[in-house]
Amino acid sequence: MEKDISLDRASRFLSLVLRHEPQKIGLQLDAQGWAEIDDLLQRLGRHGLPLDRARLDRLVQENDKRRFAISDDGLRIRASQGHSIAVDLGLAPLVPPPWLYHGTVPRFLEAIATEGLRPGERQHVHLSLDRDTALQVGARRGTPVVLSIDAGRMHADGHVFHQSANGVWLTAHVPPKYIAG
Ligand code: HQG
Repeated sequence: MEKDISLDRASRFLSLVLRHEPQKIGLQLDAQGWAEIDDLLQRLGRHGLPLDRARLDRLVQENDKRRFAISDDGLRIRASQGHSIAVDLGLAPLVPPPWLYHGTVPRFLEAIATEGLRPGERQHVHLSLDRDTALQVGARRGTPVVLSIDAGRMHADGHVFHQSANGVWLTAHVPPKYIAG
């Protein structure tokens, strides 16, 4: 299918307003991170990013990482993960697989060895199910390094894990002792 550049741009802007800065277009998110789709589309139009419902539905369906979810009643949309603003996604605690992976870059390794993995601006540390995905996450910032996380031992020790609607594993903090090279 032909790549729709304007949908790409809309997707990036949606990530911004649904994860970080809803106020940029005067949008209100509820406590679970949902925005009213009608309101969102009107505000996007006023912001010079006209998008109709059919194209929004396409954007959600075709998004490479399934970043957005539409509510069962079809009236609301939210980002599935990656928020910096405080939202409660209502995800149930889950038992993680024995190993999860985190993609990063060499310049962060020293701090990570000392402090562990911290969520930074986001609400959670993001972990990937496989090394390839972690490589891609790390490669956003430079030559990637993949760290293996002993999620099985973390869970046994009482650390809580969630999985976002698009398959990303989330936890509050990964102490250094659970991180292998
Ligand atoms: C690093 C994308 C110093 C961490 C991806 C990372 C993901 C530390 C950066 C999602 C540190 C934070 C999230 C410490 C961690 N000291 N640096 N103690 N602990 N770091 O973007 O995991 O395309 O907030 O290694 O696919 O890179 O947006 O997290 O390099 O799922 O949908 O601090 O973003 O998804 O960066 O990426 P980020 P991330 P989307």
